Amino acid sequence: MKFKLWGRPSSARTQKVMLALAELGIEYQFIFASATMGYDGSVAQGYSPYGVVETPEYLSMNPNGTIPTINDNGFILWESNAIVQYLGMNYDPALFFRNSTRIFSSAARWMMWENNQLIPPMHELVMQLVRLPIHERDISKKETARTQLIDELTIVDAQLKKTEFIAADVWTMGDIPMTIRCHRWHLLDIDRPDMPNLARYYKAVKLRPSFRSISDPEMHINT
Ligand SMILES: N[C@@H](CCC(=O)N[C@@H](CS)C(=O)NCC(=O)O)C(=O)O
Repeated sequence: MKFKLWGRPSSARTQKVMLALAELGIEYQFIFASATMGYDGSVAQGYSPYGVVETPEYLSMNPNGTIPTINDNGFILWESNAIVQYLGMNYDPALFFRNSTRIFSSAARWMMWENNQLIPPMHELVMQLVRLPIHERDISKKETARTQLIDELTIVDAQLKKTEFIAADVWTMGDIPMTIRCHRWHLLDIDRPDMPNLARYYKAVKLRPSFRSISDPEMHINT
């Protein structure tokens, strides 16, 4: 197989690449790799990791020892949003950003925003709700993360009142991270305020055939 993806299915950043590849209909070899999760569960729960990320071979591709990493017929790339942008530019610019610099930039902005604003509180929430052993969970940290996420998602909800999708009135690569965050948000066992535009968006993105590649709740709320 010419296209290889290293990662773990429970990693939202790996899922960005999986969703992008599903949109593009590209077949690939998936190689399990992680320092924090393994076949039985997370290292935080005492299980062994998939590994691979600490090997010299992997570090020579990705010196961070993080996931995801791709090898597309000899072209190696890490950093999930850069991978999604490369896939769009290389394989289907019309689908990923309508061949428009402005739509590309609008979508890239939301991808960076998701990385900076949504990931930290969502990561904390998943740790506090499912991944940490029960005795290590902290109710106040969980509540702080939930409240922060509500503040950030209020910004998303307001944007979705103005545009059908996150970066424009058409689906773009910017919807790849947002779909994953929106799905994870709805799967978590927490109180959620009404966000009508986000609810409308969630319904729409779930209808895309590619959604099946990341829909399994086990990929989001696993231990
Ligand atoms: N900014 C990087 C961050 C990479 C990153 O931190 N990935 C996480 C998974 S989402 C990771 O490698 N976690 C440790 C592991 O699973 O070994 C990206 O977007 O690719």
